[in-house]
Amino acid sequence: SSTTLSQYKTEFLQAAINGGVLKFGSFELKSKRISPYFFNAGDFYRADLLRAISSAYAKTIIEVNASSAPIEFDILFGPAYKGIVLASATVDKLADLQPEKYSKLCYSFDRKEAKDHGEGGNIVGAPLKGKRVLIVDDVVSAGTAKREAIAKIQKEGGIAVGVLVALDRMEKLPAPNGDDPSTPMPSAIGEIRKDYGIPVLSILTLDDIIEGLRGKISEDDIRRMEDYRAKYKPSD
Ligand code: OMP
Repeated sequence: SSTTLSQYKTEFLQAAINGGVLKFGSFELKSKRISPYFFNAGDFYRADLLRAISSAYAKTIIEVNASSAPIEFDILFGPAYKGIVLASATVDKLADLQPEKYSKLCYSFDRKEAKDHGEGGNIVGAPLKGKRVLIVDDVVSAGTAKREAIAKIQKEGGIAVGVLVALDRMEKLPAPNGDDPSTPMPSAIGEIRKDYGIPVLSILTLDDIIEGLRGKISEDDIRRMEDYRAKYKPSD
């Protein structure tokens, strides 16, 4: 496939490479899968890089809201820790880009540890009760962390209306009994869409990264990513 990335996606991929956010080598994932690449959103820690990622999230939202399937939301929710800065920077960026629509947009995030003094509660920022909540997070692989975020939002009385990530790794759900790669399994994000009836958006997919970097990184790194993509390709 040779689909050309839009300008903002190309700029975002370039920022991820320049900032060392996207790395090649051998990495153990949260799911225990061993991946030849890793995207660490915690490495967008410089002003220009933070602006690159918040712009790309904001433009993805603006693009979907100009399409035939817009997402209406009241709050951007960033799961702790990495999602906190991503959601708050994106709220700021959306208010810059579309002040009429987003100058009163809210954000919130969860605590990793329950707090039992002071104001209490497990959510910092806008209260979720009765609100439409869009989750903003770094990466989706197996989707486990996204399901936990949806459960937290629902527990607070919020309505999860979608998930937005920087990178969709295009992986299948872990197979029961040890995640044997030869077991056919459906797509991790497809199952979130089905189970919760909500859209899952990404700035980039693994396909975008492989096509966007062909000829720009070593052929070995490209081939290892292609092999990994084939190994964990969803059955549907
Ligand atoms: P779920 O797919 O929802 O379980 O989320 C995977 C999580 O793993 C992400 O939220 C990241 O914290 C982390 N991760 C990365 O940050 N970058 C990667 O390239 C891969 C992972 C990962 O471990 O799968």
